[in-house]
Amino acid sequence: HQVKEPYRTGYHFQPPKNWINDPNGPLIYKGIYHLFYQYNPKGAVWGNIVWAHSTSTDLVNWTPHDAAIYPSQPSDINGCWSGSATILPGGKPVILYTGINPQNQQVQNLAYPKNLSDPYLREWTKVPQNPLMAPTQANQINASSFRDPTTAWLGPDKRWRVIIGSKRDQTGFAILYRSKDFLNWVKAKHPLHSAKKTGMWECPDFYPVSIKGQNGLHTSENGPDVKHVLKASLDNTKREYYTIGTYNIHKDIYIPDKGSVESDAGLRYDYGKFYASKTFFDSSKNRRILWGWINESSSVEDDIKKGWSGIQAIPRKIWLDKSGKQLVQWPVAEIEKLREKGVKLPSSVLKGGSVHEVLGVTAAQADVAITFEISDFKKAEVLDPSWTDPQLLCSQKNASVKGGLGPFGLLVLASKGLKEYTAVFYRIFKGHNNKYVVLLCSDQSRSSLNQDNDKTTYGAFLKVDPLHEKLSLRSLIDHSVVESFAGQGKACITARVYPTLAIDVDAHLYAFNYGTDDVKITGSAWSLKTAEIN
Ligand code: DQQ
Repeated sequence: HQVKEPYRTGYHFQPPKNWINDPNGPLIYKGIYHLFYQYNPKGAVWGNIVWAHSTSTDLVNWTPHDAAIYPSQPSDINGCWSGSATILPGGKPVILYTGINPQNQQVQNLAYPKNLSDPYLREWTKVPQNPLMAPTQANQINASSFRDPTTAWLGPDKRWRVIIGSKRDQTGFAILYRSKDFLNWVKAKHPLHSAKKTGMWECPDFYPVSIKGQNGLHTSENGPDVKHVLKASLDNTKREYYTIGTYNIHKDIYIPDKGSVESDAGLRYDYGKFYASKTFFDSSKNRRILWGWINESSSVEDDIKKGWSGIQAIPRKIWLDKSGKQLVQWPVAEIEKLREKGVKLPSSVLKGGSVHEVLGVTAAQADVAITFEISDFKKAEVLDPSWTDPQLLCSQKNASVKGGLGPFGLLVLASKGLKEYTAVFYRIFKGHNNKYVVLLCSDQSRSSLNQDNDKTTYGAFLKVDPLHEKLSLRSLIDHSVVESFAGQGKACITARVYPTLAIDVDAHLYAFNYGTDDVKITGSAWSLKTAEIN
């Protein structure tokens, strides 16, 4: 049978058609979640950018509204680019965003809700003073590298602070502005932070995390039990990096912890496709939630043919790991409302070289959670000290390369006979002084018979000790996207895939083990209902 639109998602956020990119200004107001996003009303490629707007009561089902912010003033006449919302004391939301002015300079603008009694915040008013921040001769700001204001935070001196992404030569940095009234903004002498060779910082994000558990913190919070996170989306590589560190609000500088670096060997929210992300504090459930844009991996021609491009990731709760050295992410619990028809995988042994089909779920739209247990580590391959790049290692040792311990994991969006599959799997290596190194891979190389797609393989090292902890893997599968969460959310990989055979009811799901050693598996899988989205 024929499926008309095989790549549209069942529960990932997307509009009915056209191009989308960055999530903008997520917030909760009067119990309603708001998501704005970069949108081209006129086509499936980037351009004509406005802030499209949808709302939700559960982060799962979404109602569309008219565009909230669109070109209407000289200070944004050539585009309304990314920005963030701040909830002012008393509960009034405001939005700071980047506008493109008639000279194609990037400037920062303010908008506020026209009618605060409308919980849907459908109409936004721009202040006549816009732009509130602009590049000038005096401030030396580069007019084409000045964008994406963050949520603002309030200091003990009653001044608001906000950062804006920028670069000079190849040094990326976060320009800091301060204001007493949110209208008059003064640029600080020093950036909040900068890093050489990182290029333009797009969509910076800066927020506190608690060292005492999973609860989120209001963006203005600080104190002894608080660390700070700085994230930048690097334009050069279209990768995001974050550091964890200390924010001195008196000096207004942020210092990453030792060993916390912002590029190459640094920490990433997601080691696959995930960009221009942004967090917000969900005051109704005391959690911090991360939204990110997942771009297509198909050709522009195919995007134009299908009439749309881009989706938003499932919102993730985000918090500081017990180690204090990395963040942990997990799909918001609300997504589990979509679960139906679950199957339990009885605890069993996956023999070396075997494949086991998971039956009884709609494999093209599913939630799978599996745990792997290893009892004998003798066969683990020795890690060569030069194997430092996990992505490269995953593409050299893809799913079809037999190993000692691993590859074992899931074959998702797989066709009967395995002409097509996406493999999400582990490999375990023996590293220094009897420590084991866990590699997580998402291998797209066999995901589609269509050769026009980008099938890059992704990889990450997972900071879990397999001697003492079981290895878990959860994948959210949704027709053309696979979001995988390893080690209870310590490493995430998102991939876009476009099967030509493994479509809809012809998609299958397998657990596999191509290593020589057996592994024990247990777990569950659920069909997911289709959410009501736009
Ligand atoms: N997307 C926006 C910019 C931002 C970029 C333009 C990141 O504001 O820097 O659509 O994807």
